[in-house]
Amino acid sequence: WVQEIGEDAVILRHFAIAQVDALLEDIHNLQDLSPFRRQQTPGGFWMSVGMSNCGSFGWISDRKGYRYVAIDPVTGSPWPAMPDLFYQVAVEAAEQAGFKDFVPDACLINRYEIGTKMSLHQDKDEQDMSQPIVSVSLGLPAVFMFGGQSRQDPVQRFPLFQGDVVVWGGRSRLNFHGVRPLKADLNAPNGQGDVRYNLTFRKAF
Ligand code: MD5
Ligand code: FE
Repeated sequence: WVQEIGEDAVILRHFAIAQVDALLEDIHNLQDLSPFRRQQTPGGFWMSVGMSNCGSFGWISDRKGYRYVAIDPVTGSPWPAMPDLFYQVAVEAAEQAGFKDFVPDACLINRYEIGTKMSLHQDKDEQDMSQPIVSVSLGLPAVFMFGGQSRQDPVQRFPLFQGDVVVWGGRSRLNFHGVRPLKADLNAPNGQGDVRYNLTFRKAF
């Protein structure tokens, strides 16, 4: 079902539930080509989340800044191609949320281990802010923090479960957001492993 969480932001609960195993299999194949790595912020902090990318461009961060690049700096080769299933899920979710012509050229893959988090930030490294970002949650559940256009605005919290897809567009595109430190799921000790993956599909250029 569809849960509106803000202006032009919707959670499509269970949208990718039937594709979970195939998506996880694709992630495992991709990480052999471009491994997960922790990245440094321009300010010199190390992000706790492991990151990789697929598609024509990948998002990277280092002391020089945040940017999209075609070559993985770890391997010296292009990022792996975006798997067909990734692309299909992203485009169909965007369409369901009212974005008909979403053509993602970048997919950032975030790997959250227990205790890791993503601090409040905006996604503003993409060229065309009329294009949405589509996020697919896999593995352990997480608590998503959804703020406003200003860092000082109040933050709402939403749980995101495996198979949930979120589409951020229009008026929510530049909202502050983050992820609370990941907790082990005591109810599913062997079910979903000890990791959360999040795929974020973007049109970088
Ligand atoms: C995550 N990742 O769960 C989140 C999901 C990132 C990131 O934030 O930058 O890798 S994407 C959430 C998102 C994207 C664009 C706009 C908004 C949220 N928003 O307006 O809240 O790993
Ligand atoms: Fe973000």
